[in-house]
Amino acid sequence: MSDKVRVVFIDNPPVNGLGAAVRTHLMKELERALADEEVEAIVLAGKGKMFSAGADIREFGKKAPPGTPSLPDVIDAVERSTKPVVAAIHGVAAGGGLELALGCHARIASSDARLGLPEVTLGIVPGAGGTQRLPRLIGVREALGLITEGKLIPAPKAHALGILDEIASGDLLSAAASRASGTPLRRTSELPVTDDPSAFAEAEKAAAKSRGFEAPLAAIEAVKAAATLPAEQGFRKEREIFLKLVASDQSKALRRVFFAEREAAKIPDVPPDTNVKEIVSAGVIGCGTMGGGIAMCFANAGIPVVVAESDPSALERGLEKIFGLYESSRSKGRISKDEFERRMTLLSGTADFSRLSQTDIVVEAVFEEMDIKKSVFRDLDSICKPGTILATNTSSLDVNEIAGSTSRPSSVIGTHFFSPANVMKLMECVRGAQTSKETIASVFQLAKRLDKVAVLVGVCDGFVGNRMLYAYRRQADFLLEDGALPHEVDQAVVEFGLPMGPYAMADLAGLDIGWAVRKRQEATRPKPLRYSTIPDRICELGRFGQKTGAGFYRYEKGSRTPVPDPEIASLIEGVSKELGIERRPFTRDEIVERCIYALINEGAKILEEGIALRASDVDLVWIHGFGFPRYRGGPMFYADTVGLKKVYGAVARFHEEQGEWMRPAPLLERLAREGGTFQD
Ligand code: 3H9
Repeated sequence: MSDKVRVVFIDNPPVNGLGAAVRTHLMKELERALADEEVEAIVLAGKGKMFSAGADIREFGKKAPPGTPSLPDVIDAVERSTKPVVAAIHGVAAGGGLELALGCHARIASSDARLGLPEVTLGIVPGAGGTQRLPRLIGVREALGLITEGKLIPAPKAHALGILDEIASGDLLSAAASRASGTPLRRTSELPVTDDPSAFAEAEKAAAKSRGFEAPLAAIEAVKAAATLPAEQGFRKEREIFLKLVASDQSKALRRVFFAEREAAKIPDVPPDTNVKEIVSAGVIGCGTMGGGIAMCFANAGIPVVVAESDPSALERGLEKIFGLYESSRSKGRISKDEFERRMTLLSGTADFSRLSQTDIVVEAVFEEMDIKKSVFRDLDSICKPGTILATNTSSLDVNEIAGSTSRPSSVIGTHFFSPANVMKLMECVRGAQTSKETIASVFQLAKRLDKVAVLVGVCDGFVGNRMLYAYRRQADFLLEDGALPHEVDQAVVEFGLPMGPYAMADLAGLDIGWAVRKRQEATRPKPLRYSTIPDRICELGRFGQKTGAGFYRYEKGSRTPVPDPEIASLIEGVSKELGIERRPFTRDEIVERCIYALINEGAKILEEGIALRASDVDLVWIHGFGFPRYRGGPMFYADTVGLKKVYGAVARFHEEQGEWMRPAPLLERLAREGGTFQD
C-alpha cells in the first residue's frame, strides 16, 4: 500500500467498541495523519472481527477521563478533515461504528458486512450524528425505517440504498486505499435533505404500536429535526434527545437485557471449554403444533430433521401445516423459492421410529402426560445410538422422572420451546439431577444455531415460565371474583406493555388443556387454598376459547378479535355472589400490581430455590417466552425499578387480604429490608 495513504485502525477487541481510549487514539492518529505531509488520504478500518459495534455500552452513565473527546467530536473532526477519509468496513458497523463511517468522505465494505443503527434496541437514539447524516445520505423515508427498527442490513442492501459507495471485490484495505486517493471531500452533514411528511406520519403510526416504548418515537423526532432545522440545530436536538434517553429507566432496562442475553449462556459449573456434541441431524417426536414448530426450527437452521409420529393422519396434517407456513412465508417474500425448497428437503416425516436411530438429538413433543412421555423415552433409549441427546419439550413435568425411564439419564435434558416454537425465541433448558455438562453445553450451542435464547432452569412444576404464569393467572382469576372483568384485566396488562392479557391468551391457547390438567390434579389440590372455579365453569359450557368461537370472550365467525360477553360477565358476577364477595371496581394500576407483583413474588421464590441461576435469567424467560416488555427489563428488573420496599409492602398487604398464595417470598422480604435489589 502506498505511503500516501495512512491506515488508522480501531483496535479494541472483541467488538471494537468506541470507548474513551479508542476515541483518544483515533483523534491523535487523525491529527498525526493530517500533520504528515507525506500522507494524502486516510483509511479508517477495524482490527479483528469487525469495523466497530459502536459506543462502548458499558461506559454509558460513567464519566469519561478528563480531556477525552466525545464520539461526536471525533466524527466531526473526521468529517472536517482536509484529507479524504474512507471507511473500510468488514464484519459489522453498528451504532456509533456506522456513525463514524457516515462522517467519512466515502464508505467501502466487504460483501458480507452488516450495517445499521440499532440504538433504539438499547432504548436510545443514535447520538453521534446518525439521525442527522443518514437522512441526508439516503433520504428521510429509508433512514426512518433503519433507525426506528434498529436492524442490521447486509452490505449489498446498504450499497443499493446509498450508504456504501462501493462493495470491495478483492482485498478490502487495498480497495479502500485506492478509492481514498483523490476521493472528493464529500461531507455528509452538508448534503441537502428534503422533508417527507408522509414518511414521518407513517413512521409515527408504526411507532405508536410499541405500547409505551419511547425510543422509536424519539428517533423520529430526531430525524424530523434533520429534515426541518438548520444542520447545527438538528445535531444539537439529536444530542439533547440522546442524553435524555440514555439516563432513562427504559434504556437502563434494555442495556441490562442486552448483557443478560449474553450472560445467560455462562453457566458457572459448565466452563466454556466443555466438550460439545456436534449436532448434524435431529429427530422430533410428535407432529402436533409444538412438534411441527420445533421441526421447523431445525430446518430453518439448516439441520436435517425427521419428524416421527405414529398416527399417519396426524403426521400428514402436521406436515401439511408446516408446508403451508413455509409456503406463506415464500409468497410474502420472507424466504426465497430456493430457501423454501431447501427447508422442505431438510424436513421429512415418518411413522417408523427406527429412522431416529442415528440422529444426534431427538426432541420429544408428545402429549403432556407422564406415562406417555416415559414410554416414549424407553423406546428412544433402545432405538437411538449411544450419545444421542434425548430432549423433552415438557412444559411442567419432572425431567428426572422422565430421565429415570432411560439407561442414560446424563443425556436427558428438557428443551422447553414456547408456542409458536418457530417464532418465540425462548428455550428453557431444564437440567435434570444427572444431566451431563456436555449435554447442557451442546444444547446451548444448538440453541444459538436455532437462533434461540437458551436459559438454564431447574426441575419444578412449570419450571420458571409456566410456574410464574400460574401465579399471575391465579391473581387475575381472583381479580375477576373480586370485581374486575376479563377485558379490564387484559386491557390493564396490555397497557402495561404485554402483547396480550391473560384471558385473550388463554382463549388463543385453548381452555380445555388446562381444564384437563386441573381435573387430573383435583384429588391432590390443597383444599384450604383459594381456588377460582370461573375457568372450570366456562369450560363446562363447552367454551374452549377461539377454536369454539367462545371462551372468556366471544368471537364473531372467522374473527380472532375478542368481544366482551355479557354471558361471561353474569357468570363471573354469579360466582362472586356465591362466595359472598362484594364486587368493587379496580383501577388499571391495581390490576397491574396484583398480576405483576404475583409474578415477581414467584420469581423471587424461584431464585431462592435455585431453579434459576440469576434474576436476569428469569427476566429473559418472561421477555422471550411471554413478550414481557423488553423496555421494562423483565419482571425482576421492573421490581428493582419500582423499589423492592414498595413491592414487598404491596405483596404483604395482598397476603393479609387473600392468604397463602401471596405469602411474600423470604428473599423479597430480606432485600426490601436491606435496601437491596434482585440484580445484586
Ligand atoms: C451507540 O453506538 C451510541 C451512539 O449512537 C452514540 C454515542 C455517543 N459495547 O454480541 P456478542 C460485548 S450504542 C460494549 O456476543 P457477536 C458483548 O457484551 C451501541 N460491549 O458478539 C460480549 O461481551 P462478553 C450501538 C459490547 O459476534 C462481546 O462484546 N451498537 C458491545 O455475536 C461479544 O458480543 C449496538 O447496539 C458494545 N457496543 O455479535 C451493537 N457490543 O464476551 C451491539 C458487544 O463479555 N452489539 N459487546 O459476553 C451487537 O449487536 C453484537 O455484539 C454484534 C456482534 C452484532 C456487534
